Amino acid sequence: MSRPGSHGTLLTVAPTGAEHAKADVPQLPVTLAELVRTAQACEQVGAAMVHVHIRGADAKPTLDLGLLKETVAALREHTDLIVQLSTGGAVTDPEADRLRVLDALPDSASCTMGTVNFGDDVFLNRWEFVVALHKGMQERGIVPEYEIFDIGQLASLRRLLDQHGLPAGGKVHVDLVMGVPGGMPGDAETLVAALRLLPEGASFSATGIGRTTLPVMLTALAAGGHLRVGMEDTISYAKGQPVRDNAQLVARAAGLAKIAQRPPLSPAQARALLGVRSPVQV
Ligand code: KMH
Ligand code: ZN
Repeated sequence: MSRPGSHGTLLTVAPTGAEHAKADVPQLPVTLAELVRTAQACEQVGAAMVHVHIRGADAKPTLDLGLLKETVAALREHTDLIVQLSTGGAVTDPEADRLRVLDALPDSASCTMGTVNFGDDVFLNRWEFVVALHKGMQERGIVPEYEIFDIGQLASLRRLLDQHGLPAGGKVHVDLVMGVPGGMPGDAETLVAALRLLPEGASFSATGIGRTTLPVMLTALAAGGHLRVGMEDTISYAKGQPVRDNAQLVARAAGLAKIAQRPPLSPAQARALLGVRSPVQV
């Protein structure tokens, strides 16, 4: 199955997320220095994009705009990675704070395409909010990555593009986030079923949460897709073996991509795939 950029594999690392506590997972990068070191290590083993959630001085998730701007600047200074900020934040973050993330002017930002149960919580993404994110990114020249937690959200993406036009850069890229309790399962059948609903010409990445990591990774590679890995999504490398660091996960994905004869894309190749300019000019 041929897909845009499928001669090579875009590897995105999601190193931190908003769900794990530093106290439980000491190897989780939470300070800016830890994040930059992690990003550099992941770039060395094949990552081309970093999906960023930041933490405050208390190691808890924050959407502080000043810290977000500082983070974007530091990652740009010390790596060539495409810098993608999460607008998903934590399930408790208000919409206004999540929208304000765009003012940090990252290369890319996530845009979740609908509301989903998220374990015992609800990850709320009202239609009006999704439209505001999409338009906010169009206005600022930020390239979205549409996060899909359940298959019906792909129908919402088609509706969004029909009603409000293509994103900045003119390319559509989707990330299938599979295996969240409350969302679509992380298995081969579901991933293949989702592809039927991808907008025409869209590229896709996939990530499987927890123990769905490997089946999702292997299926995505076979289907011409790209990969997201990282400690946001899994903190186990194998049964009973905690992840050593994010670079370990990226290196495994890069190895599998090479075996699949779809080696990791460089950041420059990934920018071409996604339609990302650098740095963002408003
Ligand atoms: N932390 C989740 C509630 C995103 O980054 O855009 C949302 C999330 C999605 O991680
Ligand atoms: Zn995220």
